[in-house]
Amino acid sequence: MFDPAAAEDEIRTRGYTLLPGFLDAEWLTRVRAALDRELGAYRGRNNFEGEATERVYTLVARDPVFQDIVEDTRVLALCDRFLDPNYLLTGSLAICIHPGESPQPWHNDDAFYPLPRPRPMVSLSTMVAVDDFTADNGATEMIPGSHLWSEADIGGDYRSGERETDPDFAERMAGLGIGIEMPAGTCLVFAGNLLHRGGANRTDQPRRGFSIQYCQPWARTQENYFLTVPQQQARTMSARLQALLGYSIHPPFMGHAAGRHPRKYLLGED
Ligand SMILES: O=C(O)CCC(=O)C(=O)O
Repeated sequence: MFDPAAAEDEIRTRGYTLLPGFLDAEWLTRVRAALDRELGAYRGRNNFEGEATERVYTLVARDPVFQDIVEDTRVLALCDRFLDPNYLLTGSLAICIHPGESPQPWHNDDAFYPLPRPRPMVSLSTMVAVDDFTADNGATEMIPGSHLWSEADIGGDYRSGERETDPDFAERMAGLGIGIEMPAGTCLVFAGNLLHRGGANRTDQPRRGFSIQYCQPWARTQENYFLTVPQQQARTMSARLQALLGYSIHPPFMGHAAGRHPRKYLLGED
């Protein structure tokens, strides 16, 4: 049973919460069918993406099931508690960690906003298990409480994403992370300022998951949905989803299109 107040409390104190059974059997079947279709064509381009990891971006445009998931009322209820009204979808990607992958660099998902820590989160992330996440197959690892850390607490250059340029950094983080083992269908919701990473996959099977991420309405989104979701497709989406994609105004006028509300512009209305 989803308890938004308890989930909010966990995110505020340790930086993350779990929503067991987030995907019901029908959603899980649809997600797996969509990922069976989409996965298999890419490999990561660097250590951050993971050279033995496959990422498929813009899930929201790839299958209607992801449109439904992006609008899930449980996750949006948590966004309502941490982000300002008119928050945006900033990322929707599948992450498939293949056998042999090493741990990802520690990072936080809103690290590229140059605002000094400690600070509130600029984004709220989810990671949904499509396969069971285990300690051996690459379960996401979290450093509980690190969303409250200052710049000095973190130290080093952890923002580069490419590598940990501070040689002591990995050593200092060692032993602080815990692997979040969770059955397929579970949703891990975590603060954008929480340190975490994808784990190593020491099994002979891929670990599939997907991440839907939301950000403050005044922050630049990671994905540029105006380019990757064709307008023809965006017109068929719900008004809520259109707003999450950026067809919305953050008052007084952030996001306008030639002086008009962007949704009216999209739909060709006066
Ligand atoms: O795959 C995972 O478990 C985490 C991936 C992640 O944190 C990221 O790519 O930002």
